Amino acid sequence: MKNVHVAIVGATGAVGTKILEKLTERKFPADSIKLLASKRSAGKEIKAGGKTYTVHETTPEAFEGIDIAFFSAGGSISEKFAHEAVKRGAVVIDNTSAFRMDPNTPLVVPEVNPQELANHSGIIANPNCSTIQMVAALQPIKEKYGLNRLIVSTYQAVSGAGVEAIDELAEQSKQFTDRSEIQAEVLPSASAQRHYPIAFNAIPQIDSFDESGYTLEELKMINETKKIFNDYDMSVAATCVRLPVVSGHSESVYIEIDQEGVSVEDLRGLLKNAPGIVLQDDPAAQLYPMPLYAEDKDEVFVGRIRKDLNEPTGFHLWIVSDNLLKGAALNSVQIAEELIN
Ligand code: NAP
Ligand code: 3JM
Repeated sequence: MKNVHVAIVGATGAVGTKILEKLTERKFPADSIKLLASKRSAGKEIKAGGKTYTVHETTPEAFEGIDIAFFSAGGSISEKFAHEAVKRGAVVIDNTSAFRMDPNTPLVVPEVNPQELANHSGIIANPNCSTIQMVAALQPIKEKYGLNRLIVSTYQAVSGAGVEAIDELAEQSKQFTDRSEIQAEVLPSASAQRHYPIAFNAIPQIDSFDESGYTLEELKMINETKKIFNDYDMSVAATCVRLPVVSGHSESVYIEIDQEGVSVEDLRGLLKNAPGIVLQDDPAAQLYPMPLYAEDKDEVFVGRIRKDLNEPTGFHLWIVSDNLLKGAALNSVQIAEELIN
């Protein structure tokens, strides 16, 4: 295993902080780790694994000598700097939606399509958080029984929208209990025309609307799922909702498989042995996944598996995972580990 020089762009953010934590915790063989963010953060110090790192401004020259660059500073920063990093010899693992649907960019979940890593031309895209946990849980089912239809509704945590959204939920919760006026400035997104409180609410808008009536988050889930599964005939629909949960996205997923005669026990047996998946499914013991208990865990938790009451090939599942870990930082670090192995 060759030792490598690593950069993290967006190192002060919700995802970047977790990337540094995961690299440290998993003893990633980095000779050096360079933290990059905006000019505002230059000089700031961040501690991890007993070391103190200084944050630098993101510039094209900052990528000189870098082998692997993780990007999580938003799509526009990836568009501006990813090619600068590649030009200087780095492989970019990009957490934004900037390159995910580019036909020359592999979109990878290591448990599902690691073979795609062989075909990169400098940039590898990390899928959207809601997509990652869903395809990781459905892969064993798809492989054994085929999968032709899926309908997902998400219940997404505020940490998916960054540090400012986490702070806003905390502040609004306090404003609510103090009975003072609730200030809403961040969600559904900073650039939205109108903002709504997230505390004690549910917002059925993540990212902006497309003329189709779907939000971009919903279209990301639909298009990325087809690309990762390499199945453009699969019927996929999504509704994405933001909830007042700090960490952990939850998903209600309806699937139709290609075969009749498959039981709930068959699916439980498959998921029990699947990599990165934890089966939590015992209604009699009230055992099912919940985001509060998925926080800081690497795995994808699956439960509430039921047969549809009308459709013989239909099943319902409840899938939960820490959106900042398997949904972002962990998946990116796993991609880097696959690359250097
Ligand atoms: P965040 O907490 O708001 O952090 C944003 C980061 O971007 C900060 O480090 C910030 O640095 C940096 N940044 C902002 N402007 C910059 C500039 N001009 N040049 C360089 N760095 C700049 O957001 P987050 O939740 O970590 O998410 C960041 C991005 O990651 C998102 O926009 C999204 O594209 C992606 N993301 C992906 C997933 C996934 O599903 N895989 C999940 C969440 C997020 P300062 O502190 O200096 O401002
Ligand atoms: C921009 O929970 C979320 O809001 C999803 C995470 C996210 C993304 C993403 O990964 O798709 C937040 C903000 C993006 C993006 O499009 O890059």
